[in-house]
Amino acid sequence: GINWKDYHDLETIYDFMREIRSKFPKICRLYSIGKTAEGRDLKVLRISENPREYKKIWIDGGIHAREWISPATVTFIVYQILSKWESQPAYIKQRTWYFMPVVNPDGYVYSRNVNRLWRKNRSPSSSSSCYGVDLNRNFNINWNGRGSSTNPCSDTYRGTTPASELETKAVENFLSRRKHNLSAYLTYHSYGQYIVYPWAYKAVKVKDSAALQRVGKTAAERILSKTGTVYRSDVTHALLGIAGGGSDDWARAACGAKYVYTVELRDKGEYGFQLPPSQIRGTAEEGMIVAETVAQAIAL
Ligand code: 0X9
Ligand code: ZN
Repeated sequence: GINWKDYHDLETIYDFMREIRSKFPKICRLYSIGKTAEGRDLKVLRISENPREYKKIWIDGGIHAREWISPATVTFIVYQILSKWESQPAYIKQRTWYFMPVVNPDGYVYSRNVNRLWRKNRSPSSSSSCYGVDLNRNFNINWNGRGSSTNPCSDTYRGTTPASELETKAVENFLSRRKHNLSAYLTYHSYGQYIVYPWAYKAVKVKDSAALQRVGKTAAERILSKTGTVYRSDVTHALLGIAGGGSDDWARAACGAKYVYTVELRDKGEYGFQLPPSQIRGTAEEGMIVAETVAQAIAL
């Protein structure tokens, strides 16, 4: 079964989602929102006591295959929220949560079994012998803009069209049909210890950037006092440079989510993507603090 002492294969993560669903059938729903090029399911878990009324928070991970700490963090958040559901504060219980721990299952499996540092998905290209599209350059927001590549062999290949990829399409379809009351979109990546908010695709601030800066900074301060790890929060283009086609900008532009953050988890480069299992728990706690801080910032 699952734990946060080790990284797990895709089946263990999917089994965990099924177990949660059967342990908490009244408040959980498990969706398959599509399939990948290699035929794997794209799974989303919803937790809500009142999906019609409560404000929605979407949390995803595993957009990039090699960032194993990301799916581990998302499953940890699910576990933390549900293991003491009855005693959770209103800002957690009175929300509709969507969790997609592995947006890129084909890439995740490939990174585990073949090439540890694989980033993209595994869709074949018709114009090249190289595989894979960077899903975080494939969303339908300033697609083909700066910071993405037209070369199918590049790690930041943007794909042939906006949302050309099954994973991108599935997320865009699912979320754009649920954008009513969508208050937050959180996406976990690694590494660098950043909490960044739109825009990434242009050097402009979003209109709520004061609120985004305040909540991002609060999350970073809480992390520092609880675990001692330093996270920086700022607007994405300033901290990470300009890039088009990102899921965060798309969630903001197409779904109107206010609290949109990309969280770059540990570390600062010592181990990079190959973060040792001994750091999973501490890092996942940091991810949990961000989710709690955002849930609390949303007015009930
Ligand atoms: O470049 C990315 O996609 C993310 N960094 S990573 O090292 N995990 O690949 C940062 C994403 C920030 N947001 C956008 N660029 N839209
Ligand atoms: Zn990433």
